[in-house]
Amino acid sequence: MEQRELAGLVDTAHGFQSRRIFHDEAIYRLELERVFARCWLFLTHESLIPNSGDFQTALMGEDRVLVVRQADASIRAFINSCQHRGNVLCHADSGNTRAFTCNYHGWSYGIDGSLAAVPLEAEVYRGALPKAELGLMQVAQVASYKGFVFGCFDPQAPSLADYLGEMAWYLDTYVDAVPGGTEFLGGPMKYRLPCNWKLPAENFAGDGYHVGWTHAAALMTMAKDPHVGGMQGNTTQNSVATDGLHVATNHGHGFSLLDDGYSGIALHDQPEVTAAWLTEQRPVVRERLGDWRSRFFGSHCNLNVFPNFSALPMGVNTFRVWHPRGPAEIEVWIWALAYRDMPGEVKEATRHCHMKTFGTAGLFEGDDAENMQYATDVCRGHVTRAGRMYSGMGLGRGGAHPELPGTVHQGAIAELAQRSFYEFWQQLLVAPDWSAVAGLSTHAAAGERA
Ligand code: UNU
Ligand code: FES
Ligand code: FE
Repeated sequence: MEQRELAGLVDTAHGFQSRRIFHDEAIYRLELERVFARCWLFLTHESLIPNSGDFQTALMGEDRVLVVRQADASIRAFINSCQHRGNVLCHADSGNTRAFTCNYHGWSYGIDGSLAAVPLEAEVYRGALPKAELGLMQVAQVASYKGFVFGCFDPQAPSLADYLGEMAWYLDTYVDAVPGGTEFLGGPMKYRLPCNWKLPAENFAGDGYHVGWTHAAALMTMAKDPHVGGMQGNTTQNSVATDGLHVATNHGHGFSLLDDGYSGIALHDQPEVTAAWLTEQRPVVRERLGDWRSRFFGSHCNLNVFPNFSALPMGVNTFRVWHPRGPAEIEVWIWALAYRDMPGEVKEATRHCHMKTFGTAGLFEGDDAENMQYATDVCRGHVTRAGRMYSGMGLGRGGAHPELPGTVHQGAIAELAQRSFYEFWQQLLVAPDWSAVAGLSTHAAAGERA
């Protein structure tokens, strides 16, 4: 595909995207190379691999990887494929091991990825096996941000902290609010959905618009709080349409929230249980993170770390990766987040709320899945695919904020974060390498800033 053709897929200044980007093999192959083999991708949470030899399997784009806690407590990641005749090495989703042994001929690798033992080595290789060259392929960079483990295939990519950039300040609200830190409550749960990976990613990056409409029935059934419950049906009776904040940060990440301190727990069966915990923690959060983020703490919110790591922290507490499995299919991996020092009943309330809303069979999960699926499937149409879609809401209304990082829109309902997501996506597709990306200003071209 030519540069000019790629550049025409996204028109950030007016808020349009070509429908081709959701159903095209050539664009998909380019995404695997220039988005997924270049960006930092979420792998797992440190709490799931606490001890030496603990491992989790993960995906980076379509590449299968093993994420392994080392004897020195560091974390490494390897391509999950045997270096002999290429079979998948480890078939278990997770576990603890002293070695990874291949099903096919029995080659065995240490937890550091080195080739340790080969059946009949002396007899069949007769001293000629170049063992040192046959260790597992390593993921170039692995790093943890406050317990959240990411990997990156590109040795030239910026550090994880630089990649998260302005978004780290917002993430800290959820990952660094209280001294005990975070943990994942088991998982991941997985399911497949016939949709393009970008649709759920941009939805979590900033689609406050769909919540009251798509989820009207689910909100009617479950919402206990008038602020979140009031979103149902998107009537103008409730201030939610203009409340809150919507933020785009550099590198295509997006974030939005209602900053009332409690709306995140509106879907709990007994919000008062978790509300008591939030009230108790709030002075601690203010001490650690200041006024803004102590108000964010507990508020209904959504975010996406580009490209495909999304979350609804606080109350719902769902964290997920939209793994690409072809242009029109994803595998969704879902985890529930808790704070390590939460009382047991609050953890249990969190797990329960997560399951009933955004677990694999969650009411809200099903609502979203249907939209994602049909927005993808319709692009099979030859003529449809030549069309475009619109993300121009709030164009030009975002800007720099005296106290908050990124480009900020007053009011949670906007499409600034979606425009920024597609702008950065397009920059990556066109750029030959990271040095070409680094010089570009992101979301400035959205007309939000001169
Ligand atoms: O769909 C959502 N982004 C959402 C719905 C988030 C929180 C509660 C309900
Ligand atoms: Fe937004 Fe149809 S109204 S996709
Ligand atoms: Fe939704």
